[in-house]
Amino acid sequence: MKPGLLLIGDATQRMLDRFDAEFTVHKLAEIDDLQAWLAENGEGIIAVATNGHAGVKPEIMAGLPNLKVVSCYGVGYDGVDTDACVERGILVAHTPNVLNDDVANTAILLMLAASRDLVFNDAYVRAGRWEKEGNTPLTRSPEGKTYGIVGLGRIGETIAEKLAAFNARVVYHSRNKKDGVDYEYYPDLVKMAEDSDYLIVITPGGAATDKLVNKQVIEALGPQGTLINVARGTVVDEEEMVKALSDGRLGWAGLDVFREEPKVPSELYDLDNVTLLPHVASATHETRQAMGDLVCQNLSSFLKDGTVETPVPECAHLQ
Ligand code: NAP
Ligand code: 8YV
Repeated sequence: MKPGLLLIGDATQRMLDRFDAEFTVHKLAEIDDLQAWLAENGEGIIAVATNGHAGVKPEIMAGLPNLKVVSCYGVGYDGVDTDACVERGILVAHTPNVLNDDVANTAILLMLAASRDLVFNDAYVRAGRWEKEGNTPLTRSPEGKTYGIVGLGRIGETIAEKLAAFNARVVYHSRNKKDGVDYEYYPDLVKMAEDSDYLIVITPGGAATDKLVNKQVIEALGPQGTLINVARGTVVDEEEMVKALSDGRLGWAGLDVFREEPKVPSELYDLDNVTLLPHVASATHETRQAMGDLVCQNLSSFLKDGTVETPVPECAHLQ
């Protein structure tokens, strides 16, 4: 008999076909009475496929006594309680690296959209205003500016490499200075924001980074500064950011992520100085397929020899 897999959230048909080949798949979305279902089927589930936002809620974890592996669709796994997993010896896997380019491209896309007022100019043409009102105001060149990257990890470094095309001065902030890179390191985020034209946020979410980009950082970036967030909405003090964008203390923002997705602060809808995306940084056919394949590969590998290819760092010692 095939072992049981609980699927939390969506999966593509390609993923479902691979899951079906090795597991008996149960979809959370099709379960009406969770507690009754867990009581009846929980013992047979050894694997969960989920995403970093949905994670595995405590009541589900509690109802799966034989859970051994959680495979996350996404590099961020802030929705998964890794401490609880480690305590129970449950391996957690995620999908690093395969999405670096598309997420970095999205940061560049938002940076360019902000600097050239893309959304405003597009709306201006569509509304027939060009013919009636003439040319729009000049915008800002992205060339030769200072870009402060908050979190120079796998994606942050990919962003830095792509910024070379804009003759950028790249600087970065993280908890640790990184070996093997020449970019200037700022241990003080406020100081880096002061020195930056663009602040690009690409750290993990979770408690450790909650409101890392606070009022002081936002004001240091200032009226001529641009905030790009492709990390998690929680990393920025959203309320302060909205106020600062509204009253001119912060110049521009390009945002792929929000604190309470899919809710977006409605004040942002009326602002010309923001570009808004619905958390799509990795959402290309190519990258999502690679992420899905890695989710499946991690599960197959676990069935074969109890290891996964890409464990989250907190769980690496479990294999
Ligand atoms: P990574 O390689 O682990 O890099 C994370 C970076 O953040 C590291 O440089 C780390 O350096 C820094 N960092 C961690 N905690 C910090 C803190 N408290 N203060 C300052 N810096 C901190 O991760 P990645 O693969 O680049 O992915 C980064 C994140 O991007 C993911 O976790 C996810 O939340 C987000 N993401 C979003 C999307 C999207 O669709 N918008 C897609 C993919 C990823 P130190 O450890 O030295 O501090
Ligand atoms: C998604 C992301 O996970 O990888 C991450 O951390 O935020 C995205 O790639 C995507 O939203 C699928 O859940």
